[in-house]
Amino acid sequence: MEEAKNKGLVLLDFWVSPFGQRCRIALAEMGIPYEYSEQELLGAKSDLLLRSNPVHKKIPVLLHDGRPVCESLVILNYL
Ligand SMILES: N[C@@H](CCC(=O)N[C@@H](CS)C(=O)NCC(=O)O)C(=O)O
Repeated sequence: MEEAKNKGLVLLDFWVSPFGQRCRIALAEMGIPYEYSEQELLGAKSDLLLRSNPVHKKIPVLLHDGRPVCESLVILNYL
């Protein structure tokens, strides 16, 4: 149910990140519903983030039906 409402989109993000903000603005401008997932960047990173972006281990990552899209500009193009 929640999945359908959010079109299967989850944004792994950190509130103060300008790269995350770039994605949040695009999602808001396009009116696309998504689930926001705040990530820990100062301490241990979540298994989900490490699995989703194993090379750079950075946010933002957009999960679409569980498949990760990394890099804010790539996410914007994807949207
Ligand atoms: N080129 C990346 C930059 C992403 C980036 O630098 N994210 C930072 C937060 S602003 C991050 O995840 N830092 C965690 C770390 O480096 O461990 C993009 O545009 O998405």
